[in-house]
Amino acid sequence: MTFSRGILTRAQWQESEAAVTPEAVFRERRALIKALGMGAVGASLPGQVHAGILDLFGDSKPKEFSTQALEYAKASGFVTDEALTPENKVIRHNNFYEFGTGKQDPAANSQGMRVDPWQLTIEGLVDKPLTLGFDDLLRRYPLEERIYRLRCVEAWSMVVPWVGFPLAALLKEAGVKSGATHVAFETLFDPEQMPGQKNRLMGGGIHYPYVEGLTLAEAMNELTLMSVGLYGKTLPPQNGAPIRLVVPWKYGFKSIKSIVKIRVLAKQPPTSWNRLVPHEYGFYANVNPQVDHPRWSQASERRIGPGGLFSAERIPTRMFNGYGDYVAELYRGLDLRTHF
Ligand SMILES: Nc1nc2c(c(=O)[nH]1)N[C@H]1C(S)=C(S)[C@@H](COP(=O)(O)O)O[C@H]1N2
Ligand SMILES: [Mo]
Repeated sequence: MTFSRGILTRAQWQESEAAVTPEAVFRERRALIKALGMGAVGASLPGQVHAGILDLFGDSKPKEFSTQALEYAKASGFVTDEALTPENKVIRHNNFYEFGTGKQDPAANSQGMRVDPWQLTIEGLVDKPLTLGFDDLLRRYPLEERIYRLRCVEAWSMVVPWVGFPLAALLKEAGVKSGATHVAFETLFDPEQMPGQKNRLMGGGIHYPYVEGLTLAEAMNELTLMSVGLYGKTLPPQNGAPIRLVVPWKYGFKSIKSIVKIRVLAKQPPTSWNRLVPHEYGFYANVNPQVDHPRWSQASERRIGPGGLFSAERIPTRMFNGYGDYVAELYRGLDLRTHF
């Protein structure tokens, strides 16, 4: 997604995958390093020397973030008969502008992200403000798998097996006070770790930290998930480690990553994409095939499968991304054309 003021002349996601495919090159390079026995050599050298050797191959950040297996209840209620998007696509085709605007930038630039220790605070109109570490979160809320469609406003989609717990569980523990109407979310602000926060062009023009919001009813809806993992393991940084929101009936930009703060409020909070381009990205951002983006149709989407984006099948987009049974009632009486 780009904004229309012309810094980016062309949507990054329209670039041909072949033109930007570091993935195969990356794998080849790693195989070469391994064959030369340099993995072991590299590992025993101090950081700078290590980086220097890897720079011979044009890559100073080959280290992969390590994810951990999670214990969770297998998907039962929230499933689909659609094919899952393969894990290697889910973790290699991302939007996370803090790490760059290209689809492969987040995976390439985030592997060194530090997510331990992590602190998530819940504050505002609550009876009991909470500050929780990642282990607290895992201990407190039973984890479950949920297979959801993820529909990006850029008209591509995936099917992802998330692991997480309902946001409602967290809000219930904090105790929402009467008078509360909205919930605001904030991503980590750490320009040292997130190069897109340092450089306005690299960060797509967004004013950081990235912020998002939901109505209280949306936040309490049973679909709304705090995700800590995918494909059975903790989240890699590019997908929003260690904890991110997943709101499957809304465009993907609502599903804010790497959250450090949740605030319960009595008014609608500002949201990053709405602040940047208000006539293109609304607060609600419900998936809606009848309301086009000003610059493209939202009637269909490319479903990312084993072949990636450019061999993806084009399928019709469904109202509320197919989750109308759960959420349509939230918008009864609301004009979804004006409240887009
Ligand atoms: N903090 C933050 N959260 C973010 C974004 C971002 O740039 N920064 N991109 C959003 C967009 S546009 C999408 S489509 C989804 C993509 O999630 P995924 O990379 O896990 O598929 O993350 C959303 N959450
Ligand atoms: Mo998106």
